[in-house]
Amino acid sequence: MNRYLTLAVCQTGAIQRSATRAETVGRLVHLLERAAAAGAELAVFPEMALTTFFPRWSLEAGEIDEFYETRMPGPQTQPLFDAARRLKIGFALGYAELVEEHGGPRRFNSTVLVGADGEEIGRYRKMHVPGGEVAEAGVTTHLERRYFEPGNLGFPVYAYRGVRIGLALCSDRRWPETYRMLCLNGAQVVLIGYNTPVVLDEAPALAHLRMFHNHLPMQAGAYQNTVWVAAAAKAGLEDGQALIGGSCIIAPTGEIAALALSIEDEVVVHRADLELIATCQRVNFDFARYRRPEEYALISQRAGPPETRNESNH
Ligand code: CDT
Repeated sequence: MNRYLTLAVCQTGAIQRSATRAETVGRLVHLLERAAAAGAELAVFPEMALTTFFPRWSLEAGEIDEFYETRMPGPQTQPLFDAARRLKIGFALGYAELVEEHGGPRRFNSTVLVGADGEEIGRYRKMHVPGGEVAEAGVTTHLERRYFEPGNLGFPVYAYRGVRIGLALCSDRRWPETYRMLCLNGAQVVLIGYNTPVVLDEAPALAHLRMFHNHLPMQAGAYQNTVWVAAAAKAGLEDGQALIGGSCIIAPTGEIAALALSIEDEVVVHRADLELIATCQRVNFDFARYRRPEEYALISQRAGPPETRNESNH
């Protein structure tokens, strides 16, 4: 196994609805070139990196197809795959996926992992799909559940240059189960893409915590599961909505090893020492020795806490 894997986070600034796929793919190719020039071996792009984050709008069925890819690579995304082969760098790319499966069209919020030979290694389909199906007064419109069904590929881990890579998308990063499932599947590195609004109308009092709540679960996930995390934001003012940046690479110690400073196209690189994983396991997390899976059955049986009565009312 390699001792090091040099990771690149390719944050993008806003991708407006008016941008053509060719323009956007051109930006991504340029970011990949910068990542490769900095010595990176594997890059991660944001969630839905090819388009604007369209779940911020309430759209009719006929209006959404332009945002989905029916082939990956397709004619418009092929230049990115060609660039990977030319630059000898792998990447993970978030996109909206429309496929024929089980006799009908299926829509997933997906990410594809591509090798340094420009060939697909594997895919992941977002498991924790947030938001709702219809717009509600007083709530920031976020209709992912209208446009995507939950992922059906589990939490796969793929080998890239002998390193085990897990994938996740945006809201997945807030859930401890994502990292634990990937850890138990053997991940050493978790690549995440996200689109996170700065303002949530339903919780203005939490506005000052948006970046803290971006990094907190990823740092905890990295530490508690002894994995490297590389996370790429789509940031900036996109079609009138501000998205946070804060793209980063996090060590298994929970420390942020590298951090984006802008809310624009930016590449952040860090040479990840995979030996740190074993060090952190020796210090606190000898999973096989100390975990008690037989005591954790509730985790796979219950989605949330039981209904509780307020005792003081009785
Ligand atoms: N893209 C995505 O998953 N965004 C969510 C915001 C959900 S707000 C209803 C996030 O966790 O950042």
